[in-house]
Amino acid sequence: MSSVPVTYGESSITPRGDYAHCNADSTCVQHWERYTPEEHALFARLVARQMALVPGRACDAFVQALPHLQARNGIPRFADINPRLKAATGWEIVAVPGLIAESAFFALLSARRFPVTVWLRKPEEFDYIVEPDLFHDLFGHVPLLFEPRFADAMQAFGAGGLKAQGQHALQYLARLYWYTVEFGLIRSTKGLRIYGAGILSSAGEVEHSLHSPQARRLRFDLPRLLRSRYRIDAFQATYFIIDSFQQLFDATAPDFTPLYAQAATQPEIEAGALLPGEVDEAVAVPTVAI
Ligand code: HBI
Ligand code: FE
Repeated sequence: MSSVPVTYGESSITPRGDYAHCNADSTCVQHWERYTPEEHALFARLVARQMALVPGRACDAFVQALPHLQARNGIPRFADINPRLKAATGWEIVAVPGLIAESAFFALLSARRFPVTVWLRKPEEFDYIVEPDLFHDLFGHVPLLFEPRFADAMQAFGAGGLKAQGQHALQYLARLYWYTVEFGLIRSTKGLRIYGAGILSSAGEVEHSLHSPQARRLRFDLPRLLRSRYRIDAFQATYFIIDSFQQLFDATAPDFTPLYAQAATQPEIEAGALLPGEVDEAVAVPTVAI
């Protein structure tokens, strides 16, 4: 049964997935027994590829939480992960048929229920897929839900999404979600690290996000971020760097209304653009005290 188009980022996608058997809150059942040996093997290959890439590139909290997924040998049961996740930060994984309406998505986040897509990409999509699939959601998003401050920020996103009235506000909140939860970078004592799920679940974008001269890496600046457009079908041209998950929580928790009003009066900024005075933080030569 095809579902209605869903806004994903700044695009509208008619998602694939079986929406005929989901509940009123858009959740469904993870029929773990229906996954084929080939799907378990494909999932394990995706995990192995990213596990070889993330050390030294993903933030420590992500790497430290990965063992909780118990995903090395194939697709885990969400029910097996949930007791550990619930104990850590009060979150739980809920199964969804795929992309769901923004209102349902934010309602789940505000209740500390993270929607994980039940279908896995096809072998021919091993290197790239536009829609979030089981691997993107589980491997990319779930580990950081074990990190308390990030977990609080994710619930604040949900609450903010529910408060956001009208399309403009949701468009701005979608940009914040995109440039942080999906494609965010974080400063660490050992240099730039990745926390965005869209990067951590992608083979090519891990290197691109940290080192590509084609990308811009800007200090997190919420008013500037809310004006920043992005594309969902290519590596990002702009990344924002937070100093801590506390900063992300502080930026996400308050009422956004005044920021939306301010953003609506200013021109949008194309992905990859640098405004006068902005520098790419990854290449900025650290100032040395004289
Ligand atoms: N639905 N299942 C699912 N997963 C997402 O990441 C998702 C969604 N619906 C809407 C959406 N993301 C984006 O529009 C967010 O910016 C809200
Ligand atoms: Fe995602």
